[in-house]
Amino acid sequence: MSKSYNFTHAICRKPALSIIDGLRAIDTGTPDLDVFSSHHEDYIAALKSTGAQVHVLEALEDYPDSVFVEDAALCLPELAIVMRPGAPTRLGEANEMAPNLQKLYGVVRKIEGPGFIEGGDILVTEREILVGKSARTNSDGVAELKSIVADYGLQVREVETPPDVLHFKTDCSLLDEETILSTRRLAQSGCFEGYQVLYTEDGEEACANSIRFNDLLIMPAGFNKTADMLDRAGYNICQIGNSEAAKLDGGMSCLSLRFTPS
Ligand code: CIR
Repeated sequence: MSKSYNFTHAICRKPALSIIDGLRAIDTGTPDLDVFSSHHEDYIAALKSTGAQVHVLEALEDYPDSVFVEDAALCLPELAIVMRPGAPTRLGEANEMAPNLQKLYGVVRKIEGPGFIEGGDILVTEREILVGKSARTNSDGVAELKSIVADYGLQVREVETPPDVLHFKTDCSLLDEETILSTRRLAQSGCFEGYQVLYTEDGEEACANSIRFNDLLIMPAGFNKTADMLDRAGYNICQIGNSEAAKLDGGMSCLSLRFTPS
């Protein structure tokens, strides 16, 4: 069993009616809640199909982006850590997530600030925790995370998210113990030295945000060249519609917290 992609639990949150006001870098249209909800149900069914228990939280109307639960917490085998989102409209989502983690985890710690850090900037591999500084995650946030996880003997490595990329994991995912799926623009920084890297095909950078969840590799639908390459490499591909989340710069990792509680 690999702690970095074998999980017994996930947390998701239903999309709110207010999702139409969700943050986006470029306006490519308003997300359709019915379509979003249908994709979200498919996503939850895929997680459950691996045998995991999925906790589906009620929508939070006050937080348009709260369906993207990944940014509010970091779930490790040893403990859960409540994040401090750098987007002002998302700061309160972290406090809303805390009681749900407390029900499932023995240890829950919290980023108190002044720094900021969002879960989307954190890639947990078998050997380390990679954190990409971004417009949402700064050095103070990374330093606070580093000091919390040091109590558990865990290593954090600070790296950079490319300019104009929302989160570090917008451009990469873990495929297995040794292998990362990445865009070329992210990997060229050298941040994955020592790992095997498979690249998204040209023009399909948007599928770098996928998730390995137990035996599945869950990818956004519509990126067939990369899906074929990963299928040939032996991964068990499951494609989920992501047209509406993509309008808000969201992808497969953002929609869940994945963990095996201690
Ligand atoms: C945001 O800008 O915060 C949301 N519209 C999208 C968050 C996506 N989360 C993620 O990549 N972990």
